[in-house]
Amino acid sequence: MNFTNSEKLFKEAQEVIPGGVNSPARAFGAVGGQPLFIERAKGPYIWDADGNRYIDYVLSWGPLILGHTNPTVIKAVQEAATRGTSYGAPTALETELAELVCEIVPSAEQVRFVNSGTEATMSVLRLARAFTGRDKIIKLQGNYHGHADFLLVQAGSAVATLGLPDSPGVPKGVTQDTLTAPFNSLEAIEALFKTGGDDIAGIILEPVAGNMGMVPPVEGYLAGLRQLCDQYGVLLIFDEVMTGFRVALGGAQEYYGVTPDLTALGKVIGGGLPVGAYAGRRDIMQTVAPAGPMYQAGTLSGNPLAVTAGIATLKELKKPGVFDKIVAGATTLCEGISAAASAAGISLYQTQAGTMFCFFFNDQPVTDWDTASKSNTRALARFFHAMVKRGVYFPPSQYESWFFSTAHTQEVVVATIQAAQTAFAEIAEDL
Ligand code: HOZ
Repeated sequence: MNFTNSEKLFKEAQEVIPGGVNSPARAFGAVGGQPLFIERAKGPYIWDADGNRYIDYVLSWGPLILGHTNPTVIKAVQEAATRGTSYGAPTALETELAELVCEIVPSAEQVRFVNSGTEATMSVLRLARAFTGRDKIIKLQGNYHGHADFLLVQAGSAVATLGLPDSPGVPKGVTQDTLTAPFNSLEAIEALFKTGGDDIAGIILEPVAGNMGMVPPVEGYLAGLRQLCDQYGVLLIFDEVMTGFRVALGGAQEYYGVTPDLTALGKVIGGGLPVGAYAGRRDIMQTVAPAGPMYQAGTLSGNPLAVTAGIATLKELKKPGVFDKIVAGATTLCEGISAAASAAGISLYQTQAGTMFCFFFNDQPVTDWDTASKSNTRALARFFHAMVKRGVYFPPSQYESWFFSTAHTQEVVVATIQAAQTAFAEIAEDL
């Protein structure tokens, strides 16, 4: 396989962009080598600048649940663009998307749109603090909620991949109200509530962790959190930026039957364009300006192109049978890859929640950051390059999730499993 053009483009990019990428997760820091520069995409495929084609399980880190360049989404966005790209004034489109979100997401009674998942989590925590009049928040180890200063504490995603738990530039004072606990431990949360419950505004978590690889909650964990939050008057906040419209149509909260007070959304809700949102109980959301005193704003928030892509995506997903078919395809793929690993004598711990999944090079169950971080990242790196060579692209890190779409047909799944069989055989000898 020839990567000459990607190599040249990466060199040029490094001259004018720090590290040559606009988000560290895109660099190949954890797997070695250098990023592929992408030129175009269609359905389940992306093509790099050297004309190499890959089956894509990154899907822009989750948003593209209908695959790349879905004709319905593209047509809707093209039509919207001819009517104007931004007005800085309200549109009926925003209400339509908000109504869809309130219909689909159990906790959503009102919604405020922003431009990214980072904005959504920042804003939802300001809201939790404004509503409760308390300053402290709890976040979980290995969960990632975007790059706001006060959330860059024991974070997952590229922060974990690059080993940058305490980024320089984050003042100590900013994180003094951020408490942390391990994922999947009710005891740890109860201990924090017992000592400081009156000062804690909310606990934010990815209900299915997707940024330390994909780690589902253990049985009873989310329901237990709901109970503890009610007992101590702490708001329960789900960061469903990744899991929303992915674990189930209504997100992890629908799948596990646990309704948080507030929810942060992103990725799928923008259908591949930049959108984030936060939503929740009406009485809490009424604190947001101009309905209430908590300030939060954005020039491009509710952008008509992005909102149009979101509406088109959610309407497609809602059609009978569509979501279940994506989950079924993802399950077949997971089973096939796990079987291929086991045939090659390689220990994988495989997880799946709806349309997202992950393969840990780990012979122990992965339930939190402690266990996830014991995975064999060298083996993951070998597997990554062996699969790229065979035309399959997935996140270049052990601490990210794979994603599936409507465009990943049975044929694509079979091709991926066959690639995995030969890739595992190739790497098995010297792991
Ligand atoms: N939030 C994405 C999944 N961890 C990564 C996106 C990025 O950092 O570029």
